[in-house]
Amino acid sequence: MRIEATHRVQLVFSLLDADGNGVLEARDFELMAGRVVAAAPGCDAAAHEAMRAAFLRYWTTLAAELDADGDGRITFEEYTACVLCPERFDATVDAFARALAALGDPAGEGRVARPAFVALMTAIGFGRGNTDALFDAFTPSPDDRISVTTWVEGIKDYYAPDKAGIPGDRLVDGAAV
Ligand SMILES: [Ca+2]
Ligand SMILES: [Ca+2]
Repeated sequence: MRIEATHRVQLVFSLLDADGNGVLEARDFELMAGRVVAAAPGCDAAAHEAMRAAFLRYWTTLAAELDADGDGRITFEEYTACVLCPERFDATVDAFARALAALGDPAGEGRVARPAFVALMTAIGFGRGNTDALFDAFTPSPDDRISVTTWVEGIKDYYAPDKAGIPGDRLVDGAAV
């Protein structure tokens, strides 16, 4: 695994641990889903439900695939396997990415404006400066929007063990850009 991928995984683990107790449990994903849905008040109930379902699926996939010691909690060591065995997580990450990006596109235009992007990413817990840097790395249009597809692909790349120098590295403090 590339060191950049290790840093990306460390960061997302720390954010997914929404209650900060050092391990991932179902409760973390409920907390995170609530925060993210609240950051997209302009979206309809179906989009909110899709996001909650994607977070739940994220958790159930982790619990089913990675809970090596069967204690109902995912440690960081257990979590890192999600990027080492991407074939077991592709469908879950894809559903998660699509649900998240859809929340940034309440009008269903296929594009995401910077304020909506920032609201969602900071709700997850990414830094504001990192979030803006990521948006810029996605090469927004003159009216400061990115395509939903760009964001979805960016999320999937974020979890790829062999990728480096990708837009998602902007989320990691101290990363080379
Ligand atoms: Ca936790
Ligand atoms: Ca465990």
